[in-house]
Amino acid sequence: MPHAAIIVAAALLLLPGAASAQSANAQSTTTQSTTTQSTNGREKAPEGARAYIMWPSNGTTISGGKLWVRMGLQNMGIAPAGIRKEDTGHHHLLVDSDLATYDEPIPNTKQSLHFGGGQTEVRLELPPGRHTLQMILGDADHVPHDPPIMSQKITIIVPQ
Ligand SMILES: [Cu+2]
Repeated sequence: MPHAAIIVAAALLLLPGAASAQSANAQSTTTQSTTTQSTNGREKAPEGARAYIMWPSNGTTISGGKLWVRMGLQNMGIAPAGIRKEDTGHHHLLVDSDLATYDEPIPNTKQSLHFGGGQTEVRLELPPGRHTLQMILGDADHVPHDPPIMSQKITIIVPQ
């Protein structure tokens, strides 16, 4: 629904709260940082930000186990890892795993993939069985935002 998305974006621009949060940030910014941090040190996510897995959808059967996962993001932008810019981040994909904490950098393992170049899709090859996929956005330092911008966890099935 492109219509609904445009209306939400316009409404956000008109929010007085958003404007005052930005000017407060500008006043407190004495260094080159252009991001807003919350008390836990994590970057604030803008209201209405949402990550979602465009494909596959929950419950999809993947014969052969090879698939492209396409990652979507609303009301935030994508920036490569290391680039500090307000309301941006890069994608991560959790494969058959969960994060132990949101307060530390997302681990870099085979079950916790980083897309630090700003990629929005990835080719996966999964063995037979049930698998879960969940996306989460990370900031320049790979730390989740506050609140964490993560997709629904979906399950896909690779037949024997
Ligand atoms: Cu990362």
